[in-house]
Amino acid sequence: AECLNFAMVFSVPNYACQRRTTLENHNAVLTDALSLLAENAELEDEDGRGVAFRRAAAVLKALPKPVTSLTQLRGLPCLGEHSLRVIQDVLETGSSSEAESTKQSERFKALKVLTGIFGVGPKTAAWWIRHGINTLHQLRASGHTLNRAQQAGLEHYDGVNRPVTKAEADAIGEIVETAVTSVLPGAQVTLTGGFRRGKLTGHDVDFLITHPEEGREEGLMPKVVSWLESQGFLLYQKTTRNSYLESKDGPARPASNMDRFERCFSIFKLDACGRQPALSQADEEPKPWRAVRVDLVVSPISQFAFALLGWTGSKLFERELRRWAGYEKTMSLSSHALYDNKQSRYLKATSEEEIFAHLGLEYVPPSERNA
Ligand code: TTP
Ligand code: MN
Ligand code: MN
Ligand code: MN
Repeated sequence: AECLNFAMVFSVPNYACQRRTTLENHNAVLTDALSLLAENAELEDEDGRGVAFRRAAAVLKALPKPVTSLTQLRGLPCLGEHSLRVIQDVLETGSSSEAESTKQSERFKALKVLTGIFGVGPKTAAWWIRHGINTLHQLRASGHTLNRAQQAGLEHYDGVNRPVTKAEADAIGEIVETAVTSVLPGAQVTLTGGFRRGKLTGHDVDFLITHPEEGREEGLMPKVVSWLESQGFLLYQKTTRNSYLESKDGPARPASNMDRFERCFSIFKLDACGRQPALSQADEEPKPWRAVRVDLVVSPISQFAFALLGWTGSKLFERELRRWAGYEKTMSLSSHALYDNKQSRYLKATSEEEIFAHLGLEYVPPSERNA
């Protein structure tokens, strides 16, 4: 047994993509507090502050043991003054007063409820709050015009906000697999997002679709969606066609972090089939099905490795990969390609391992990208 009279001092590399972050978290109280403050910043549409808290939380998630004193954190990256104050509060009192009071604030609660509606972001929610709308009931009563996504989001609010289990994700996976191979034999479906990282629950299920012959995947999404619709699997869908080739910003430099693949944001109707039907509101009949958010993306095989890496997450891990590429390697990484700005050429890859190698990073498997 170790006997240390002084606390262990931790060391963590700067970028989350240089670290192995499993789902095992020895500092959950600290990271929950920081994540809540990150969420609040994002709900207030202050993404810079949100990222700062996310980075601080990610550093603590990577530690091999619980933090017991601030001195152990000396020299660690990404821990700003504000985050350190939160950490100190938790270490001294057992909880973060700022996180607790945020959690209980009416504004946070209203922003969270309203952005829980699929299709509603922080700006819309803030606008509604300024107009006296803080709850779903008030929104329904207000007669405010909702777009198609928001109407579906409101209608399926309970389902969309209930965590999706791995079993449900697998059931959806079989449906998607059947749909895809029915309309294009030989096409391949890969589970991405949090479930590929080994998470046991998720807020949605993400799939990447491709075909081993370049070009065969073109126009696939509308066919898949038609098939799913004809079988009654879709409660809502919005398909966006591929805009990669016509984009002016250049393949590896999308104007935003949004990629340009053919994609479909949807809400699936998943039959309870043997499982306990979800009990919704007390005055309602229990439904024999539940609503599940599903994201489908189609990639040509030549971009598949980049799309897979880009859609596996976590969001912070992705952000850190791009930051590493840009600042440390003078490269531009997207879900489509990797461009070397020094050599002025694209670096090809057919696997995630190759992309990490191009970036001069040790390979990190999906289960260790939970930053
Ligand atoms: P999410 O599904 O939002 O997140 P997640 O699967 O990690 O976690 P959760 O369990 O809450 O669903 O996003 C998955 C990945 O997809 C994430 O790394 C970011 C990426 N992504 C894009 O690349 N482009 C997009 O337009 C969107 C919405 C996501
Ligand atoms: Mn451990
Ligand atoms: Mn997801
Ligand atoms: Mn998603």
